[in-house]
Amino acid sequence: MPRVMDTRRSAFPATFTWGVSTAAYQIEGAVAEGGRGESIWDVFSHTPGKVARGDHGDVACDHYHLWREDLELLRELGVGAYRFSVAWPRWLPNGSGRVNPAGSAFYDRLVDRLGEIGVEPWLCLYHWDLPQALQERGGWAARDIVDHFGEYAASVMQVLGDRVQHVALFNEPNAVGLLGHLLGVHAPGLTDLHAYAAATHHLNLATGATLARLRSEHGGWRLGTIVNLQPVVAASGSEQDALAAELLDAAWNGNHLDPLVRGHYPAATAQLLEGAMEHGDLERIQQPLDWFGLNLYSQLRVAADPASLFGLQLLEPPEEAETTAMGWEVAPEALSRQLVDAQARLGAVPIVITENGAAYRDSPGPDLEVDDLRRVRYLERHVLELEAALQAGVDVRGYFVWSLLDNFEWHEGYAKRFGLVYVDYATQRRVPKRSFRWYAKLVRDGIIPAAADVD
Ligand code: IFM
Repeated sequence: MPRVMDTRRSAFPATFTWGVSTAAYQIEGAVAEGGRGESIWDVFSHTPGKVARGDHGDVACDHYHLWREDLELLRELGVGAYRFSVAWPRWLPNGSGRVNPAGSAFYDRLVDRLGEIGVEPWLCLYHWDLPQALQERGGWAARDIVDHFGEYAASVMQVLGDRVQHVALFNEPNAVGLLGHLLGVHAPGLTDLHAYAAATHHLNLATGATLARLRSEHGGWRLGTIVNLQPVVAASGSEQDALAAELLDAAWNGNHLDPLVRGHYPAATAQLLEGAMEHGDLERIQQPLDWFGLNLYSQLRVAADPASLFGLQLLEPPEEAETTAMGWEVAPEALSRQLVDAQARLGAVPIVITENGAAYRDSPGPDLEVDDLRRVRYLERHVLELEAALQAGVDVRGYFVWSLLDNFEWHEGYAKRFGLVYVDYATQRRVPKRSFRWYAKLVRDGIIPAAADVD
């Protein structure tokens, strides 16, 4: 998409939401405090060999204790919105039953304080930390998880729903399904095709059923869900590579989008997923969305590989490509391409970029100063693409950077830093990076600052 080079005029309406995102297990720590139950990530991260360097979320950013200080950072940043997730095992330690009073009180105070500092809470109900007690009963692969999730969601919203309007049901169910149940690199660490198909379908069913349930309880909540979408690029124009790209697009992008908005699974995965389906499920899944959350970091490259299990192989970025510390290709144009594509799939549903950001090997200077110019450039180029998509007519209502703080990056542990704020894990000292100042300026002016204009 052609870039808007005149950055002095803003395409962003005054109502545009600028925010930052975090997730409970990645920042809270305090895993055994305040009555919190065990989650699948506690178990997974303490299983030898599962997370780089044996890292785990026991302390993380100690946000459970330092939350007031962290909310002050939001105030300094000037964002209008903060997306955080509720830890299901903090709310309901065994996954169902009685609400843990200390758990609900924690989020109650958090939401109250956000109100006091004028930052709108965007609450995500599930960012991967399933109560271990439910995993032991089959987790997402067992159909009764749909009802458990609905109960949990309703219970959270009964307490917080008088102050929280924007609710995301799930963050990246595609990662939960594929990384957690098929590739085994995320909790619960399964490599089981049947569990993958069942979990994928039950995540969708839980989305539809809970959208309907919450909507019937309160018409004023703005209900959405979040999927990580990435354009898929075939290695060549060959028919085999095109088929591999179609399968990957279905598994990553289509599986959680198509049933929600179109009422069916993508052709390439339908047969597998329909094995987990019961009569009437697709009707239950297809519910209206008030907004759709799109997380985007990069794009995927794929080639056919008849020798591999699924007949495809994910390719490394080309040698000349710029990459982040995750090894992900920096491809800002993927954002505008994906926005146009998502809007076509979604119809009139407004889109919010609920995550975008990059990990770099930030090295603090004296006094921990972090000059993360590469992150600033990454963000600048993506926001320019966002602006171009807006000007091309895509209905994007907001943009959230991942992440406010450096945090626990799942199986990669703490070495991958995505934050606008540097966290010194030894002391828990927070130090805003150059990207923090750059983003604060963007939020304040509504105009994309040149990277060089901020130091
Ligand atoms: O850290 C994760 C986040 O939890 C979900 N989306 C992608 C981020 C970066 O990998």
